[in-house]
Amino acid sequence: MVMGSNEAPNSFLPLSVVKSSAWWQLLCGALMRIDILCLFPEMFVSPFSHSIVKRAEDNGFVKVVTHNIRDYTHDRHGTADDYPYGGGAGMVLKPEPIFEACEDIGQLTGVGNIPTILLTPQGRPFTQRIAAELAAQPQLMFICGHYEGVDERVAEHIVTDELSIGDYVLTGGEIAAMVVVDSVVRLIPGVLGSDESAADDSHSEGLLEYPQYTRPEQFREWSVPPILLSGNHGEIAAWRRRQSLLRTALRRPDLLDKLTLTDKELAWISDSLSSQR
Ligand code: 6GU
Repeated sequence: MVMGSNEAPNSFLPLSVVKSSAWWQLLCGALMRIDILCLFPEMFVSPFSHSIVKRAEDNGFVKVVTHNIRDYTHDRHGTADDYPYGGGAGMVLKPEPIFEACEDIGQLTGVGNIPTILLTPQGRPFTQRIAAELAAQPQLMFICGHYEGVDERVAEHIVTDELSIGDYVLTGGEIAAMVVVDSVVRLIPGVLGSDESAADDSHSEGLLEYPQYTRPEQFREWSVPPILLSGNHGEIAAWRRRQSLLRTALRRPDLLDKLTLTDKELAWISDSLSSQR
C-alpha cells in the first residue's frame, strides 16, 4: 500500500511482478488501482500489510493508495468538516477537499469515470456479487464518510455508487472500505492460488459453505464424517452440496428464496428439516 503517493501507476512492472505473476496477467497487463480517500489513512496500514491483500500487492495484481482528505484543505487548521445547514448534531464533511482530491487522483491516474464508491450506512447492501463486479474493474475509488455524513453534492456529482456493509453504524467508512477492498482483491483473477479458489466460498453460489475438517481424523471423542475419507469424489461433492443446502436453510432461509433448486433438493431440505425437529 502506498500512502499519498503521487506517482503514475503502471509506469513499469517491477521484477518481482514479472517473476511471480500468472501468465494471463503478463498478457493483459492487469493491475487494479484502488484509491482510498479518508480522514485516517493510517488505519489501513496493518490490515493491508498481511495475508492475501499484501501478497496481491507484492505480486503486482493491485496497487492500493490512500489519501488524506485533510491534505486537500487550504486553511491553517486543515478543516475538513463543518456544521450542518439547518442545524442538528454532528459535523458534515465539506465538499471542496473531496472534489479537489478526486480531480487530482483522476488526473494523476489519467482515467476518467473511475467507479467512485461512497461508504455510508445509507448505501445499498454490499454483497459477494457486488464484490465480483468490482473485481473486474481496472480502477476503483473509495470515499470514506465520517461524522454525520458527507455533503450531498459529493454523492450527487462525484459518487457513482454508495455501499453499506450492514445494518449497523460504524464511526467512519474506513473499516467498511477495508472490508470491501479485502473481499474485492481476493477475487481479482490470479490472486488466489488454485488451492484457495473462491468458487466454493460461502455466498459464491448464493449458498453458505459446507462444513470443513482437517487432521486429526479423530479429535477427542469427535471424528470426521466418514464420507470425507472415502475418496469417492462424486459422493463427497453430493454430501457437500446437501450440507450447504441444509446450513443455508437453517441459518439463512432468506438466501434460499433467491435460488432455483431442483425438486430433489427441495424435497431433501424439507425432509432434513422435519427430521431435525
Ligand atoms: Cl459503509 N459506513 C459507516 N459509517 N457505517 C456503516 C457502513 C458504512 N456500513 C454499515 N455501517
